[in-house]
Amino acid sequence: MQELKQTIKDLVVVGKGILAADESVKTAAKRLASIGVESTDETRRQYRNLILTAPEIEKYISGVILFEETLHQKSNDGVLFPEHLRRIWVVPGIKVDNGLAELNGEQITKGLDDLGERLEVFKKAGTRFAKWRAVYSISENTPSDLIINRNAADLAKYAKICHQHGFVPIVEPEVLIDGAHSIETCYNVSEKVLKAVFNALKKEGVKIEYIILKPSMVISGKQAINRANVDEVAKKTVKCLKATVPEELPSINFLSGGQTPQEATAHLNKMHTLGEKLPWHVSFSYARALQEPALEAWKGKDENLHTAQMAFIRRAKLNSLATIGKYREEMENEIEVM
Ligand code: 5MM
Repeated sequence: MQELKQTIKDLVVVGKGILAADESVKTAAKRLASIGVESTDETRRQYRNLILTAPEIEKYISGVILFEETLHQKSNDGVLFPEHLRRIWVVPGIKVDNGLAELNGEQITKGLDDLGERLEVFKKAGTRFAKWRAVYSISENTPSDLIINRNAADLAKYAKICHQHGFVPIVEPEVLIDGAHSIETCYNVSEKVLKAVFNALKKEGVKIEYIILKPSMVISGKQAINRANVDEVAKKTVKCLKATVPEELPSINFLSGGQTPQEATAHLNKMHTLGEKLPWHVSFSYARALQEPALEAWKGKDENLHTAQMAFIRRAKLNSLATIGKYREEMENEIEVM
């Protein structure tokens, strides 16, 4: 328990969030292809180096979720990435799900069978927290009760196994943004999903004070007409969380899920300026919304390394400000932030 308590203390820090840099080889290839770079062991290492060695990353980021491959790769200075993070007081974490599998036209998450053994290996590599993602797709007939209950049960089993091995589990139920659904539909689905997740965690006897929730925001579908504005997203997200998440949960760290970097920052900031008391630490665990500008600035070229690192740090700074309600839209046009 002492181990879990310490990890929560190190991850849940005012003004800081968790960086998701756990793109699998397939997803990393997609990201690199978007800037015309071929995905190889070496280009993926170079890209991880860019992000993880960005100057003063530790001012805004308390932990980083890594992909297994990255555990064994080294920075340009020859230091294993988990060790590099440890040296700058950033907690290394690990994505432990093995991706998605189909079940009756919907998706479940793979990786429970040998999870305990894998966690022991990941512990030796220096990681202290884990992440497991379940996805829910919104359509006329989905998500089904079958998928909601199955994903909830698997997330709870995963969390329990993590605790048995001294890892803080990040529980990530992602209601996908794809589709033309309204924000109300997203609210209803998110509420149902979160209720099922916390019921399953309770049933499994998981100690809520040692987990972190990584949910999607309550938001209109990406293809919806008249998408809800920033105010409505923030209000509905907070309402949904208050209706479903126990107060003893230490931290909620949102995923960005296909929002633009600016949207993801503005939504988080608004939640902190509604004038409502939030019983948990409320922060970010973005992948794309933190990394996209850096990826675009880099383009796989050494000479762009510094500019790209600055683009990443800028986004990290803006999101750090959003976690305390101090972000302003005008900052997007300022060259120097703060
Ligand atoms: C939903 O994806 C997670 C958060 O990322 P965004 O902020 O971009 O939505 C992210 O941690 C994701 O789980 C990882 O990038 C791993 O994804 P893949 O598809 O490689 O398993």
